[in-house]
Amino acid sequence: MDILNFENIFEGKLSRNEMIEPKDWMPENYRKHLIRQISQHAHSEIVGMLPEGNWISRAPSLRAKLVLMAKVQDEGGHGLYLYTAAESLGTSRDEMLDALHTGKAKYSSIFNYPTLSWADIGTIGWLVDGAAIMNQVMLQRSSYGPYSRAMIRICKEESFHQRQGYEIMTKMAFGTPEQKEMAQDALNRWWYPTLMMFGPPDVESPNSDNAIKWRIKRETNDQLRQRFVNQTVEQAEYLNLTIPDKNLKWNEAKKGYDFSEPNWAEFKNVISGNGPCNKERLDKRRQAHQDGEWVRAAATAYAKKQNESYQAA
Ligand code: FAQ
Repeated sequence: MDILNFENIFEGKLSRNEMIEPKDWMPENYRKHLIRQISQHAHSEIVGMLPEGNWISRAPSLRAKLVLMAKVQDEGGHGLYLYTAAESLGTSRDEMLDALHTGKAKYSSIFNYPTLSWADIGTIGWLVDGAAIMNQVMLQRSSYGPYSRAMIRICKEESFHQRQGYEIMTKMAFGTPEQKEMAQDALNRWWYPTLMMFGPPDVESPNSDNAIKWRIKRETNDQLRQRFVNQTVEQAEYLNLTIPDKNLKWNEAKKGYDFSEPNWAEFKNVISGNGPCNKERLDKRRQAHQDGEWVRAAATAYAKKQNESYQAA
C-alpha cells in the first residue's frame, strides 16, 4: 500500500472518531506530537509529587496524612501509566527521564511554585487538580488509544484529589480567622499560576492547531481556561474567599466571566527553567532517580532470571 492509502485510513479513523492504536500507521509528526505531550504530562505527574510530598510529615492529623499519602502515591501511578503510553509510540523510559533530568523536557509550570502552608495543599487539590481534570476530561476522548484509556482512570483518581483539596479549604475557610487568612493567602498566590496551566493564549499556542486537527486535544487552551474560571468562581463564593482579580465580572453575552490574564512573561520565565523552584525540583528528581538505581537493577535482574527459567523449561 502506498503512503496516500495509509494517510486515508488514518484520516478516516479520525473522522469516524475511532482510536489510533500503537500498531496502526500514523504520520511521523502525529507520533512526535504525542510523545512530546504525553511525556511532558508524565513528567508533570512525578514532579507534581514533590510540592505535596513536602507536607506529608507535617500534615495536621493522622487522617490528613493518610489521605495526602494516598494522593501523592496516585500521582506516581499516573506518571507510570503515561510513561507506558508514551513508550508505545517508540520512545523509551530512559530517553524520557534523561530529557527531564537534563532540563531538556518541560513539565507543568505549576510545580515550580513553593508550598508555604497547609492551605497550599488544600489549594493544590482544589485548583490544580481542578484544572488538571478540566483538561483531562477532554483528553479521555483523545485520538490515541493508550493515552485516552490512561486518562479515564486518571480522571477518576483526580476527582478524589480535587475533593480532598476542597475539603481542606472548607475546614480552613470556615475555621479560625487565622485559618481563613491562610486559605485566602494560598488562593491569592495560586490563582494566576493555575490559569497558566492551560498553556499560552490560543493565538500564541504553536501546537494547538495540529492537536485539534488530529483530535489529540478537543478544546483549546482558552476554552478550557474560561470553563475553569466559570466553574471555580462559585466554589470560591461558597468558601467566602475572594478570587484576586478586580476585573472578574459575569458577562451575560458570552455566558461566562471576564477575567484578567495571568502574567505571560512570568509564565515564559518559569517554563524556561527560571521559576522560584525549578532548580530545587530538578535536583530532588535527579536525587530520587539515583536513589532508586538499586531497585531498577534488582527488578531487571529478577526479570532476566525469570526469563531464563521460562526458556529452560
Ligand atoms: N507548563 O502550543 P502550546 C497535573 C508549553 S497534570 C509548562 O499551547 P500544547 C496532575 C508547551 O509544552 C498537569 N509548559 O502546547 C497533578 C509548549 O512547549 P513545547 C499537566 C507549558 O501542548 C495535580 C509551549 O508551551 N497536564 O497537574 C505549559 O498544545 C496535582 C507552547 O504551548 C498536562 O500535561 C505549562 N502549563 O498545550 C499532579 C495535560 N503550557 O513542547 C500532581 C496534557 C504550555 O512546544 C499534583 N497536556 N506549555 O516546547 C496538555 O493538554 C497540553 O500539553 C498543554 C499545553 C495544555 C499543557
